[in-house]
Formats: sequence, C-alpha cells, structure tokens
Amino acid sequence: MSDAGNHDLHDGLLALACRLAVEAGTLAAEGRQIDIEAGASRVAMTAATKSSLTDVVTRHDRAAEATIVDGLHAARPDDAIIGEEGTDRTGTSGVSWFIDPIDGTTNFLYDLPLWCTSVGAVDSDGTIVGAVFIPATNDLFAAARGRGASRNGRAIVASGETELSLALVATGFGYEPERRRAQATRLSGIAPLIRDIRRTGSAAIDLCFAAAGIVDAYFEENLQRWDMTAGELIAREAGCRTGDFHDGAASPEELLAATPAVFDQLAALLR
Ligand code: LIP
Repeated sequence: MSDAGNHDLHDGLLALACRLAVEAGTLAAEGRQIDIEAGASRVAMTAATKSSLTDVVTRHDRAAEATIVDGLHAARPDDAIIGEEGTDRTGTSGVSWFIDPIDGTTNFLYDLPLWCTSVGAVDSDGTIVGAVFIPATNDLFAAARGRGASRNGRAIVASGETELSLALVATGFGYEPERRRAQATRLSGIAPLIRDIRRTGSAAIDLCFAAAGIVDAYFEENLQRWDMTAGELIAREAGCRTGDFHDGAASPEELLAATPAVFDQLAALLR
C-alpha cells in the first residue's frame, strides 16, 4: 500500500478508535450514574469475578465492550477483536483490535474517577493506533504510529526528568495475594530512591499520564494485552522509552514506560 494509502488507513482507524472509546466510556459513565441514583450496591453492580474475588466484572463492562465490538464489526467486519470481557473474534484483514471497555474496574466499582476505556489496533508491524478515554475528566488520549500523541487534540510529550530521585513513578498490583506481596516487597526497595509512587488503578491511564509528563515513569507486570496496547503506543509516540525490565520489548508480562533519561536506572532497580 502507498504511504498516502497507509496514512489514510491509519487516519480512519484512529478516528474509529477514538469514536468508540468515547461512546463506550460515556455509556459506562451514564450507566454507573443510573446505578448510583438507584442506590445500587457494589455487590449488586458486580456481575461476576475472574482471577480472584477482587477481580470483578460489572454489567457496564459487558455493555461497553458490546458497544465497541458492534461498532468495530460494523465498520471493519474482517478485523480480529480481542476484548477483556470475552470477545475473541478472528479476522482476515491483518488488523486486530485489543479493547478494555473499563480499565480501572475497581475504581469504577467504587466510584473513583480514574477509570477509562481503551481501544487499540495492531498489525504485523505492531500497534497502529490507540485511543484512551477518561470520562470523569473528558480526556481523550490518542496516537497513530509514527505520528505523535495527543490529549484532546493537542500534542503531548513525556517529561524531561533526568534524575531518578526526582521521578514520580506510577505502578500497579495484580489481583492474586502472593503476587501482590512480591510486588509490594520490591516496591519497598524502590520507594526511597524516587520522588514518590502513584497507584491510579488503571494501566492505560498510567501510560497516558507518562505520555503527558504527569508522571515520569510507569511500570507493571502481569498485565493483559488489552490493558496496554493503546496506552503503550501513546506513551511511545509522546517520547517515552518503553520496554521490559531486561532491555527487551514492552510486553504484558513486564512493562516499563519512562522518560528516556531515567528508563535504564529504573529498569536496573526492577531487575
Ligand atoms: C487493572 C490494570 C491496573 C492493575 C489493576 C487491574 P482492570 O485492570 O489496568 O494497572 O494494577 O490491578 O489489573 O482489571 O481494571 O481492567
């Protein structure tokens, strides 16, 4: 395909990702508000649990995923779609979508504002486009491969922090108790060496905050591809260096996104 053809294709994919992230996030936010006004308890909002009793699914997760899947299928019926709430459609186009209808589900359940909808598309060369929408702040983060990253249409760049001791670092924890114990133990060794820790509860938001320089770095392990696909591209296109902790590529198993000057220092601590 010509460069112009690729550019047009990526424009279309980005517009689709942004539109569906906003539609699904808005639907989930409106649904949550209805539950609040009806006095629904957190138990009543919980439709199921997954890896542990704290890894919950609400009916809004499922409704938001259905909105995205229907929109993707209508616009691009030959694409593959993988979603956190069970969507697993194969495709023939070479484009695959990874969607997290509500990233930060615990925050959503507790009516804490830091949750988002994340929609990303990949091909054989990696992530093509990514869109992350935060309904509580009406922030839309977006990026297309090789074309920079934006927040509400304005270009964003990673922080220029060069000192690890001054770096504000976001991270997260898994749902399984023993994994959380190990993550907290390692964090106790890192915390004295950096400015401070932030734990938002959403990998996609952490990655967008790194992209916008709101934090200087973010790391986490044992994610899912839908947690990170859109946000990792946004962070990278904004100038973050991304990778694992061992000089390899970013992966759900090990993900580090940081302003380049502190990446190696933080990776060394994580190893
Ligand atoms: C969340 C991740 C977050 C992690 C949480 C949880 P979910 O995803 O985005 O980074 O620390 O434990 O896994 O479950 O809200 O979609």
